[in-house]
Amino acid sequence: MAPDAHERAFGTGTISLLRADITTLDVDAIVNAANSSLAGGGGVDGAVHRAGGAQIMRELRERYDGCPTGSAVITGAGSMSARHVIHAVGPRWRDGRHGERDLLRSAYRTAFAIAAEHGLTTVAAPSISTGIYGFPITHAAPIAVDEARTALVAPATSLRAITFALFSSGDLAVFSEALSSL
Ligand code: AR6
Repeated sequence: MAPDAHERAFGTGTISLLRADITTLDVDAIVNAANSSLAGGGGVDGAVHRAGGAQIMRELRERYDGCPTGSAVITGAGSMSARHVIHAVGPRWRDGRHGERDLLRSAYRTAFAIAAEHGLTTVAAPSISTGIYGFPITHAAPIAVDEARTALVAPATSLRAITFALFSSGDLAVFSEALSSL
């Protein structure tokens, strides 16, 4: 395994790392870093609703009454290239002693489980919680890639490709290190 790899195979699938705006990716589903009221916001969430259009918020309001931290819900993707958006709610970082790691793990796990339940093959995810929610990315990246691997090696899963769309070269380097260390 070369250091700083950007792609690694697990089971019948692959984890890839990409520096990209997640809203531009042509995948079955993109994961959104949402909040528990599913009310929209800044960061990825703002970008997803801007790029996808008002249909996404309409569908969220019709189908869901919020979403607990550590869980996720699915909608269509409006006018984006992706087919679905999986809105995952990561924790706000406090001091690391309030279950933040387990909640982040659960947010990724639920998001990938929803993708598999829908028979999806390709999913892109951002680095949940490491922006506005302040989760240190050095703690978050190993959890993210570990959950992606778990999803890809699950028996009979439809998932074949999980791409992490990172916004900066620094974030990409941290995920790359975590992927190499898996
Ligand atoms: N594509 C990929 N990554 C992005 C994009 C994008 N278009 N935009 C930002 N990032 P954040 P959180 C990166 O703040 O920490 C919202 O208000 C960003 O640089 O989007 O989970 C919600 O409504 C960072 O690395 O999500 C919630 O209230 C990462 O995505 C709250 O923020 C996540 O940052 C959620 O905060």
